Amino acid sequence: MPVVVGLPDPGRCLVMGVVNTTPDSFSDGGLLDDAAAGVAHGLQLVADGADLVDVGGESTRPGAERVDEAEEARRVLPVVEGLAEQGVVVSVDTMRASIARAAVSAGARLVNDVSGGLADPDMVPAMADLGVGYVVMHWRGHSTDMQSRAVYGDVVAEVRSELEERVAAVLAGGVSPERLIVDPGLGFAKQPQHSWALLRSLEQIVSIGYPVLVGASRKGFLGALLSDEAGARPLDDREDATTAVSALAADRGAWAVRVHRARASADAVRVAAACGALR
Ligand code: PMM
Repeated sequence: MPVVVGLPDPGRCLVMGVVNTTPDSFSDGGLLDDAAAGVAHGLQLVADGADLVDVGGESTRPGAERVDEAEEARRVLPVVEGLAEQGVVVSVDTMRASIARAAVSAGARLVNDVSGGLADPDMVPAMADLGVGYVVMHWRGHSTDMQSRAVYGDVVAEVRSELEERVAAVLAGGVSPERLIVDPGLGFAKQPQHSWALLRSLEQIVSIGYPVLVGASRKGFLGALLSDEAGARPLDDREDATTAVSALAADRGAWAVRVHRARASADAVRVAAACGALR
């Protein structure tokens, strides 16, 4: 299994639990309540088997508008700090270098940048300074209009080569190769068939030579697959499909799966490891 310096290495695919601190995620009871609820949610994810917890304050759903920097900091930093204080391995999901720096000061050990350094010119220099893990995701633009960029001839080849370009830029900017993780960005400037093709050929992304993070949890391509006459399967009823993807991604060599509920995926990655060990 690939290993990232400074992060857990249990010898199987890791489970990254998600704490979204967007306003309607937990409660509307004010900042302190929100932070406490975010920390409690992160601790529950760990109790359920998450190896690390990804804290984000900006929605990246298709069509989502950006939040401003002060608001992102207000949402994310108390949760990062509260979880890190309790010994949780924390990742911060941000495209902003300033938030990445503040989150690492607050105890984050991984920066998950869905833009792969493209949204903020200060991000790569910040990551070179900070010396923590860095997730470089495949990204073609902000969520407001990203689906118009979901145009590919050969999606696997194009995502692979665009990720390789970002990896080269990030390494040239001084980030240590031992701290780099790549992510095909399922659902980001992707139609469902693109996300399926990337999962089917995940080994093409693994063969770039860096640990691979896969974020499929509850995404639209699962909702579309499971749709019926009422339309797409609702968000909170995509858990079993998410678990199936966790097992398949782990079997295809993913370093970690990013999920909203940890327990079933924690079981799935163990099943994948046990099956793999018998090969
Ligand atoms: N997906 C979302 C947010 N952050 N980060 C990485 N590295 N990979 C992803 O696929 C990813 C991400 C969107 O998911 P959510 O808003 O449902 O949590």
